[in-house]
Amino acid sequence: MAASDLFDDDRASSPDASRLRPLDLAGADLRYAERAWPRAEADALYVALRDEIPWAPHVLNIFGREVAAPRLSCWIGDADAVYVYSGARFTPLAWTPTVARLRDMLRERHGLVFNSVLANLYRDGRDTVGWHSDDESELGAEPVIASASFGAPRTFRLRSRRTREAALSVELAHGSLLVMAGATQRLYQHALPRRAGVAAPRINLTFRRIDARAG
Ligand SMILES: O=C(O)CCC(=O)C(=O)O
Repeated sequence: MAASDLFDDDRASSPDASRLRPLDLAGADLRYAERAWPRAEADALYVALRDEIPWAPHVLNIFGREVAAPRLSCWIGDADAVYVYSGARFTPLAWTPTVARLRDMLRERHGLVFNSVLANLYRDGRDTVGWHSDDESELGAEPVIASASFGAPRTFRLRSRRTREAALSVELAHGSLLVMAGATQRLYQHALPRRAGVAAPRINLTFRRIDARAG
């Protein structure tokens, strides 16, 4: 099935939608491009990522209990970019051609350099990721994370780490790019909640820079 049969996406294209623009969130550095990849390119990228990545369930250790994550995932990167997240140790698989192409595009178009990526496949609106910050020591003091989304639009929420108050919601569109930098991880948590009525899948790639010596 072609991706365009899966996703309703009749947004008009404005040339500006491909530019990263700042989002207003106190103390944070957040930038968003609604259409970092035009519709046809985003459709093709979705299909290639869906078919190329060896998606698998991951078991997370949450407060000492082993729990299957409510999504499929895959850790990809340079051989030394080992990542520890929620008690699970991810040893990277080699770059697939499409993920490597996206990594190179981020460097060429936005000057962002990454050595790894956490790929998540949300099979439908019941798949989620809970509240967390990407603040592991191997990501450094002010991590720069580029989050590319393909497939069903989903709501990305941020809340204050200190007060737990809701801070911002961003609708992550098919072919969009969100860049989190500066103090974003220190000040805020993020989550992707369930969304009723969503039958289509979504792929999200969060590109990261791991310092292998800091883990
Ligand atoms: O799917 C998303 O947009 C968020 C993914 C995420 O929070 C993560 O991989 O840390």
